[in-house]
Amino acid sequence: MNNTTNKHMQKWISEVAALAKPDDIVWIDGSAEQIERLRQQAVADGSMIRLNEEKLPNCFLHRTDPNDVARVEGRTFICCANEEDAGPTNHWMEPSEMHRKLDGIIDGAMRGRTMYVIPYSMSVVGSPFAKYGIELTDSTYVVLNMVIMTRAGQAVLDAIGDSEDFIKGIHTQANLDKEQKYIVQFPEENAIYSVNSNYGGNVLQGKKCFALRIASNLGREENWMAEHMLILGIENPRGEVRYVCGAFPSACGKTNLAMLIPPEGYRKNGWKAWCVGDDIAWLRPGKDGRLWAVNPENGFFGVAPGTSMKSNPNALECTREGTIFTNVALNTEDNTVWWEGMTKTPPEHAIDWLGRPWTPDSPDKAAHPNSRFTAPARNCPCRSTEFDNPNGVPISAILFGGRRAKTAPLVYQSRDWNHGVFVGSIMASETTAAASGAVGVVRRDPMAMLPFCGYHMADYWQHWIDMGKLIKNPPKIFNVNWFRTDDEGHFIWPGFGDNLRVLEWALARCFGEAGARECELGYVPYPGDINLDGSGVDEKTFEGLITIDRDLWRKEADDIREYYKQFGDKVPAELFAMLEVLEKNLS
Ligand code: OXD
Ligand code: MN
Repeated sequence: MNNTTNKHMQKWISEVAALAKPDDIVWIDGSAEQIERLRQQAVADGSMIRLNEEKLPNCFLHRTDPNDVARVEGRTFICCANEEDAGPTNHWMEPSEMHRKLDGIIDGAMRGRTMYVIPYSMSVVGSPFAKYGIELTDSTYVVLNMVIMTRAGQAVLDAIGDSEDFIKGIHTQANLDKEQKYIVQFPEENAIYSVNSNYGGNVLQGKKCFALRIASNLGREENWMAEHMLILGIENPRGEVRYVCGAFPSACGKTNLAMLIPPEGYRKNGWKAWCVGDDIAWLRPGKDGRLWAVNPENGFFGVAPGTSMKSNPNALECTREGTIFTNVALNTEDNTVWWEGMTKTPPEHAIDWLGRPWTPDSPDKAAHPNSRFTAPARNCPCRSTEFDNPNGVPISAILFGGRRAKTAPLVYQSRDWNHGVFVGSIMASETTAAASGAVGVVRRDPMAMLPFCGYHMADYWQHWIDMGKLIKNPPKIFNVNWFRTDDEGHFIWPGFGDNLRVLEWALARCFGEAGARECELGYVPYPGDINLDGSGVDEKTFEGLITIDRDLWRKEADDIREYYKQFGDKVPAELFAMLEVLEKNLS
């Protein structure tokens, strides 16, 4: 093991190798030559298809097992010593029992295969935010994705040095037995295991496993926060860039907001939007009393279907080079890719995500609804100049949001930090026809962290409240809802780039530059406070977007009280106090 002199690392890797019994061990140094060799190997063994070298240079298509196409929340575990610490929203198993189970699966699972050692850094190597991990994997697909999504290679080993302070991760695709699939976080051991899966969200351990589940635990111990949030810089015509973070459940347009294009009128006046991150934010109080954020990732693992030159041209631009597509369709006309919603006219001939010939007359979708692109952040046309700033960016506003047809107004501002924590804790989205099951059912997803919080959800809310005490000049917290509908079920607000109108107001509020009126929920803009020029929304319609239906909100308050019950007496008293204020305001 010439790549490191780290005795802890060497011992651990030897132990894993003795159990998994790979034929070979290869260290990932992050060099272009090594990456190219692995790509060639993946093409030769059939796990990747090289795409059109002119139109999509260094891009590849991969198809997963049809039973292995998404994150599996039902098989995701937080294994801490006490079940109580994992809380009611996580699956738990006693750590030694889980270790026994995992060891049984890993025993000999890498026979005939190579074990890759991926040293990776979440955030820029050497940054005050940076945390390091090693993922041991028998999948070239994982290696080639991890080198896009993180900073990986020898520099990380050099930064770890002889320290034991790194996250130990093991992944084996084993035989993809879905009954034996486990995604396991051991927060007290700083360890992650993913077995019997080869799907991104389960096995690219830097992402949800480390940067959210393990990191939320680290943040709690070390006074920082790991959040499921985008980071966006908004540049105004004066050239000032102000930053917002935003947490949204899936299917609420997070990547679109992260890569927002200002409406034409705004562009003409000099407004610009800069993407710092589309999925995860690590936040720390700065010496200046503000909250600072980095995106710990280095790429985008985006949902492909629906991404088009109309909905998100920046995301599409990101995929033009060095991208791995997973479970999209192969456009056989020119050896490129296609998915539903990419173009109005589908290709005449394609190969679907299951590898079958496909035409527009085929009854099934060409791409899997959760098909993905893994794209390097360097390709992003609106990538912030601060993307690699090791100290991060100062956050002025935090947005929480969800998909609510009638209840939540377009935007409201919380009264203070603790009230903002309450607003985050009650976040919810209504199910859409896109997901299976009933439509319009409210699913609570506090801070969009339901599947990602690595400990008891109510302790996590307490951590938010405690953090508020450490930030002298905290961001203002807002709730947004782009999805209010009229009586015919049509969206009232245009959304997409026009969401900048709401961000302009929110950011102006943070700097004392805009008005608002107090309402039952907090503060909402007067119609004149938001620039509606060119939005197609008149002031009367806008009034409708920010009205609060007291009957609906009384039901909502009852529902919140019921929701809190499952968390028992751990729910911070501050949140109950906020619920009482809400109930009083509605009475
Ligand atoms: C994601 C998710 O893939 O939140 O980012 O599910
Ligand atoms: Mn996400």
